[in-house]
Amino acid sequence: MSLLPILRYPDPRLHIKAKQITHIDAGIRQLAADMAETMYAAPGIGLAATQVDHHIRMVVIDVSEEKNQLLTFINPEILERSGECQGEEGCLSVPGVYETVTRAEQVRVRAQNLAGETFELAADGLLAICIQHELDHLDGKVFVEYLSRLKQDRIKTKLTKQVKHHERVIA
Ligand code: GNR
Ligand code: NI
Repeated sequence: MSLLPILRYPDPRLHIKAKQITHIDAGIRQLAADMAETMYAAPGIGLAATQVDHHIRMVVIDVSEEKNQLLTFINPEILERSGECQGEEGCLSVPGVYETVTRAEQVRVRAQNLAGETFELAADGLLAICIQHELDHLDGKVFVEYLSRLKQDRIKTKLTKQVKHHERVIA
């Protein structure tokens, strides 16, 4: 098991569209375990492979209080969306930024698990929001892209300055 470095917005690699997984092998299982460890350590409720610079269609999610309900989605697709809700979102790739995003309230998802079995899941609440947020990552989309251009530019400036400051401090 190992902790993986998380890409930070505005890294252009966050906009790469992830490819379908055709074969679930030991490498995929290891990446899934490392992604779960990285998500729990962050701590976060979800993590997409894109965020750890692997451009394949896999996400891990655990929205439970006890952090004991890990879900792994391989090649996930949203079959149906209904309703609308607004919630405050954050992202491990956009540290310190929390903004309201409008999403579908309920989703039906189809995916494969690590055993290669296809499953379907109906989700609402935080799980539905997290699924939509993670599937966006696989399509190269970060939640700040739902915000105004002005807000996006301010977030870019803030995060770019943070990196520059950090580089200066450790240099
Ligand atoms: O940890 C996370 N919390 C969160 C809160 C509200 C909406 C979405 C999320 S996902 C985020 C982890 C992350 O960045 N996943 O891509
Ligand atoms: Ni995110």
